[in-house]
Amino acid sequence: MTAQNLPYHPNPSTPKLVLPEGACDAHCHVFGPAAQFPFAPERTYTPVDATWATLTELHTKLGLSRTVLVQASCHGTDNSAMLDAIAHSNGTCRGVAMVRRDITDAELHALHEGGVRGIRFNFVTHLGQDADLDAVRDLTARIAPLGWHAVVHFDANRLETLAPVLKSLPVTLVIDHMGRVDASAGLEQPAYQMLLDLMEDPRFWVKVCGAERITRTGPPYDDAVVFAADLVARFPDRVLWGTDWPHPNIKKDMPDDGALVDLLARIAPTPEALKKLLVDNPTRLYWAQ
Ligand code: 0GY
Repeated sequence: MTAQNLPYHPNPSTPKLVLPEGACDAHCHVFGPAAQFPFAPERTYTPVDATWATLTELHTKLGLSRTVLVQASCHGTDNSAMLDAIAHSNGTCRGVAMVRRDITDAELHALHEGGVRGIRFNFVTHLGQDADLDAVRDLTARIAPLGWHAVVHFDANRLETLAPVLKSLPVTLVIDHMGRVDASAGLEQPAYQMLLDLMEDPRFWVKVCGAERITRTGPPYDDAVVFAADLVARFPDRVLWGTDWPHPNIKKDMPDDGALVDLLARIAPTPEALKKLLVDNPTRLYWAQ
């Protein structure tokens, strides 16, 4: 039996911050319903069912009108739940898939038609086996002609060994959750300096969400906000943000998604920075091709 995840916040607050038109949640998930879209047998956790209908209701409350669904390990390389949501989104939703190494070109093209614009690789201990690096090289070479990017999710202690591999790949790379650095260790910590070094390469982007994952102090995540704000100030054109709803594997203090939105007032404190983060940047990466 895999561990059962906690339910998402039952009644998120309405944010005080008014988001710009076209604001995008660029990192969230749909899970199940298990009866229709079963979870992967090799998963390391079992999420709660989290449907497109519930996510849409949440987004309306938060002021978000576009979505990027990111395939999570609990569904393995079966992207059907995500593709079904995209198909019901009227063009407001795109996806990042996880794929088998032996996926055919026809299957990749079908994913593109279905709204996918990237693939994701996990290097996170609690999610099971790392992505195979030969497969990463092979698959990124195959998605490059489609104009797709790779999303990489890693524990901060993998940065040193992964950095040279990532730099050698032929696609744009998006780093999940601020590289999962330890927010209590300060901006000068080696892992964060390595992340900044990677970001000097213009092919790298970073998601400034995941405050609830990198915090060591808990809500309201003051320790983590410092990192998000620093990344937005340094790289305003290559940052993305998302709720991470329904927050898989959060073990306590289930985030209030409205409060996460309100953190943006400190993360992207000018209207220009907020519009780049929530509108212009996701548009370039997900709606241009
Ligand atoms: C996230 C974070 C997590 C889970 C996954 O693929 C996944 O299952 O990414 C996590 O456990 O930290 O981005 O959803």
